[in-house]
Amino acid sequence: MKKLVLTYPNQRWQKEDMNTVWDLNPVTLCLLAAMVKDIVEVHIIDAQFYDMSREEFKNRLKEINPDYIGISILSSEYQDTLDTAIELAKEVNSAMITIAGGVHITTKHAFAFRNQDLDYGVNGEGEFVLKELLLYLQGKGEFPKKGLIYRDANAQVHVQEIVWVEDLNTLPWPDYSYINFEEYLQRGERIGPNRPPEYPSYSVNTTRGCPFGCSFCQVEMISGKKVRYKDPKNVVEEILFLKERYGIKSIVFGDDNMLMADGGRYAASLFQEMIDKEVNLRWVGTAFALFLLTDKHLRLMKESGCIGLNVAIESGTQRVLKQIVKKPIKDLKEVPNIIRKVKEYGMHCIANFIIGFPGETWEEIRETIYFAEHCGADYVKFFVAVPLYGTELYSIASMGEFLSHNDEFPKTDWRYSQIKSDEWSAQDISILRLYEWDRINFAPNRIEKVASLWGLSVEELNEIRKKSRQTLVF
Ligand code: B12
Repeated sequence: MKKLVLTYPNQRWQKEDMNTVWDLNPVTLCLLAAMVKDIVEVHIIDAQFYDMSREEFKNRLKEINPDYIGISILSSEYQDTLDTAIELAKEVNSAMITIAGGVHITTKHAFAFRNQDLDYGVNGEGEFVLKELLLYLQGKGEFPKKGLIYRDANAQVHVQEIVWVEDLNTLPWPDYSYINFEEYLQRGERIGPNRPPEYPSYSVNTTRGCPFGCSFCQVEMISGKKVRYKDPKNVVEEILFLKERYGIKSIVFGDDNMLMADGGRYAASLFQEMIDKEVNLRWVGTAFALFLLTDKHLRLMKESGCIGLNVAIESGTQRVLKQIVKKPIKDLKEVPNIIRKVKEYGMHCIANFIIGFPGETWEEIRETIYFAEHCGADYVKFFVAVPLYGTELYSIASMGEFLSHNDEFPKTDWRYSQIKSDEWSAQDISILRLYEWDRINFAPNRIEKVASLWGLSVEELNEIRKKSRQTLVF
């Protein structure tokens, strides 16, 4: 059998930064492994999780000596990491076929393919395309017709139509036997207020796609407008399997926003299924749309084990929400009432805000900060507006001369603004973000509650605040 290595290369090869280098959930690699294990011998090298050096990575590749390497790149910031992985693979064996996938490849394929040693890329969701491609490469199938990025004999790059998996229930469960899964379950993706309630813990995604099209978000571009979702029975069976086989004690729902699936009915039936099947695990949700939460959801959430939610509000001014963000929060005045309800059900509520949009005034930014402080959330997160490639925000920022630099592609770092206006500079926004985050969340009457949300002592939290100040450099 031919051999395939699936890998997350180590982003620290490019930069060591506590704020942007996260442990990546192994679900993607284990899912792809499950799809192709019948047609190739699969190996997984998670260089990111094990913080492997280039040498260690190369040695591991030498030991396995694969025919194909499949490289996953989640974030577009990490092109250099992709380039390094390809270089090391070709050093081991120049005939090794390189295949890359992930958000970066889907959104910026032209950029990724400047690397002449990248042989194939996947445009969109890779489960079926990878299988077709591997069959084709082994002379056992047709050349894929959709979802592939490839070079022709004249080295011309071709990009086929994007693919999305129509029915998520046709996918197998990820096969975790290729990794030391127990080790992953002991570490969350990173520390912070969204940390799992208890370890071992696992992050579960139940839906793909989003119809709302907020101007800053790439999800529509990578997963489409149509929301697809796994059958609640399938999700709960998988959770119960993880509980029995690996002893997980809590779950993080990492969905973009599961409330939008089937007009909110999907989430309700998932929570009901969790109650009926007595899952009995505590859970947190990292992205729930506040404007879709009903009393029924809140009751079922609580009953099914939810201890806290992260909600995205984005702006504290109706004009910015409507005209710039394009998020369907119709009446901001309702937001504090909904947050109060979440807390009345005994769950904590963390709220996300974005500042520094093109066309936003300094007063409007101030209003958002005031709103965040007084909306009743237990903790508020501020991000600077990041013009992700291909989004409406990117077009507005680049066409309107709002970009503060001439780099070809903006970075995805949420701490450093890259946008400017007549009233404020990119630096103003980055500084304001950091100090307002610090002022609001760590005020004397809040700090202890916030420390308990992070699962840290006040002293440990103060260290993180200090590091955050020290790492903000221009
Ligand atoms: C969960 C999540 C996270 C989690 C974990 C992600 C993970 N998989 O490990 C965490 C919290 C770590 C995270 C962090 C970040 N994230 Co995030 N995240 C997501 C989210 C909500 C889901 C991703 C996911 O797991 N999808 C399910 C899996 C199965 O899909 P997938 O990994 O994309 O893989 C499929 C295809 O891409 C492809 N594929 C992927 N790899 C490969 C490899 C091969 C060989 C092949 C053939 C195919 C293939 O096939 C897979 C199966 O269909 C997405 C939004 C979304 N809907 O995608 C945002 C998203 C990917 N994140 C985003 C961002 C900005 C970030 C951060 C940069 C945030 C920050 N500023 O710090 C960091 C970057 C982390 C890093 N250092 O790389 C942006 C991406 C923007 C960009 N262009 O980079 C997104 C799109 C959200 C958005 N609103 O726009 N994220």
